Amino acid sequence: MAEKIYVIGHKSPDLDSVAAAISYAELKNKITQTDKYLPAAAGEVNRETAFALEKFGFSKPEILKNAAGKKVILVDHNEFSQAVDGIKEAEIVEVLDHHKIDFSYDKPIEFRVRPWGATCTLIAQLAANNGVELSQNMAGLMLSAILVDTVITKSPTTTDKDKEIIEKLSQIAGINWQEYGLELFKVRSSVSDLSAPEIIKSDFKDFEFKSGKFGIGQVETVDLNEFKDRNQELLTALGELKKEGGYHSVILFITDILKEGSLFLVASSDEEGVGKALGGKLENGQAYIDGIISRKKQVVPKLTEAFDK
Ligand SMILES: [Mn+2]
Repeated sequence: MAEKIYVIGHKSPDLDSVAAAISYAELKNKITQTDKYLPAAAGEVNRETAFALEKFGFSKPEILKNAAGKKVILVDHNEFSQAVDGIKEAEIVEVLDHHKIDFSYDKPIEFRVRPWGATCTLIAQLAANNGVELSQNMAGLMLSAILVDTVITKSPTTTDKDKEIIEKLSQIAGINWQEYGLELFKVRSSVSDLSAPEIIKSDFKDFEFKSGKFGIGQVETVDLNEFKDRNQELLTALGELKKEGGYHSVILFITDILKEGSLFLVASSDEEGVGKALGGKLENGQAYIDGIISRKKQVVPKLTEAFDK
């Protein structure tokens, strides 16, 4: 068998990362008429990912703990700080992503980034471009990823292309996407049986700014009250993580996708500065800020502006 090429998303894998790895590996195998592309995940999958995999009949991808010496295609990320361990000793053959670009490499490679709402939107478009038809289950899995990444099209990251692809995939999958989207977010936001560190880490990314390292986690909910009694516990866990991980700031923002605003919980060496950067005022490390729902389009650019100069 030819040398394997792993298709892999970022650490703390989310649904888009995992669905992109599975669907892109399959698409690459079909286009090249090989079986050398293998989906992998850089860690244990989260709950809505497990839910969608099971619903559409997919098994969990292999967990690749270290990519050193392996050939990889990076999907749904391009920053090394978010990539699987050993990435500097791996051979990257391609990147497919929809995030800001922070990448350099010593060889020319396929590098495809579109400013769309999900990596699975790019993959659906690539399948169409290559005349590859998606199965009902694959369409369902990819639709799930796009609905989560675009917050059922409510996120400002949502583009017309995402809406077009959502309609198309819904038809192939035979699913009412509005109803299914709410079902997915209920699965996603039911946190009652998770510990505070698990909630923080469920969708968590590191960013290196000139002022120091920031860790930013996001949880989405259809009801902020679900978290009300746990704010203090979460703040304590954020403080511990800040200390252990040598962070400048660790932020968890809990987004109410129906109200379209977020409750920020922050442990920071510069609490006032973080509040100001986000356009609010933190009191005891907390602030509800209306209108902020996207890490990528809102939180990270605001913090970059304030802390990466
Ligand atoms: Mn994504």
